[in-house]
Amino acid sequence: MDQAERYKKRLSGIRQYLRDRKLDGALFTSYGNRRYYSGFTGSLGYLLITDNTASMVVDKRYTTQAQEQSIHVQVIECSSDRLGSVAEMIHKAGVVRLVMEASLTLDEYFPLKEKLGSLELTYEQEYFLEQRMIKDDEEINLTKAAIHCAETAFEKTMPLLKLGMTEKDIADELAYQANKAGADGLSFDTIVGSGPRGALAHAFPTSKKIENGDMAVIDFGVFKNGYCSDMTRTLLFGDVSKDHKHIFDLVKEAQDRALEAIRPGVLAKEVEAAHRAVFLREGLDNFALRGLGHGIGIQIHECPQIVIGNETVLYPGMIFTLEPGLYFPNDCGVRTEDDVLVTENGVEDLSHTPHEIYIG
Ligand SMILES: [Mn+2]
Repeated sequence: MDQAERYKKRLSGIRQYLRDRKLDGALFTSYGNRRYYSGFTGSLGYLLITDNTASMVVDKRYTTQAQEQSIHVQVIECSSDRLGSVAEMIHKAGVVRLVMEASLTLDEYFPLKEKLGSLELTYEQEYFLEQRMIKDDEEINLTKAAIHCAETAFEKTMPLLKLGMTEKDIADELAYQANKAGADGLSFDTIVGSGPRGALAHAFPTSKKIENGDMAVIDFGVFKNGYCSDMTRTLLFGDVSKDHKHIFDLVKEAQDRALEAIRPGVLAKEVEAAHRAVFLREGLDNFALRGLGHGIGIQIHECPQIVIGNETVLYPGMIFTLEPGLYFPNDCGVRTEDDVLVTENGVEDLSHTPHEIYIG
C-alpha cells in the first residue's frame, strides 16, 4: 500500500461516517486525528474532510511542512484571524452539517460557532478513535521500531544500575540511552518507583536511593517516527523478600493468562478477566488497578482499552499493552508490561526484554 492509498483508505472511513449520519464535513483539530488523516506532524492545524475534499488551515510556520507531508490535502495558510480562515474554509466547501471532535476546547468552540452562523454542529470522539484501532503494515512496523528502540535503551541501561543509585539517576540514564538509540523523545514521563514508592502507580522519579531488597517499578516508552512504545519492568534489587517475590510472580502469571486469552474474535473484557482471575483467586483483587492495558500508536493511550466490561472485539492489527500490577500502599508495587499485536492466528508479543531482572 503506498501513501496515497493509505490516506484514501483512512478518509473513506470518515466519509462513510458522514454519509451514514447525513453530515457534510468533519473538522479535526487534535494532534492524533489530524496526523492520522493528513500525515501532518505540526502542532496546530484545522483539517476539514468532506465527501470529496480534504483541506487544512495552518499558520505560516507550517505552510511548507504541511504541503510536503499532506499531499492529498489542500493546504490553506490562515490570515491573522485564524478561526475566521477556518470558518471560510468550511463555508467554501459548502458544509451545512458539521461534526467536530469532542476534544475541541471551549475557547475555540464558542468563537468558531459564532463565525459559522447557522451551521448545524455536532461532535464525535469514539468513532474517530476506533478508526485508528487496527494498524496497517506501516504502522505495525513503526511501532515495532519504537519498541525495539526502547528495549535497546533498557538493555544498555541495565548493566549500569546498582544499589545506592537514585530513582532519578535511573530515569536520566534511560532517557540518555533512548536518545542514543535513536528515539525522537520519550512517549511519556518515565515512572520510577522503588521500595514503598512502587505502590504509587504513577510514581515520578525522586532522589530516593535504591536499597537492598527494593523492587523498582520502571515504566518507560519512546516516541520514534511518530509512533509510541510503552514498557514496564519491575527490577529486583539485592535480597528481595519471599513475600515480595511471590507478588512479583503473581503479576507475571496474570500477564501470561491474559496473553493466552488473546486471539481474533475475543472481547477486550475477556482478556481483562483472564488476568484478573489470578488476583481474585489470591484474594488480592483490591490491590490491582481497574484495567489491564490500552492501545498504542500515534498516541500513548489509544483504543482498544483492555478494561473491565469493554466489549470491543479483537481484530488482527490491534496493538495494545498488557500491564497487570499489584500495589500495596507503604509496602511495595509490582507491574510488568508488554506490547502485543493481535494476529490472524492469535497474538505476537512485541516485547522481548526479560521479565525477571536481578540487580546487585
Ligand atoms: Mn502503558
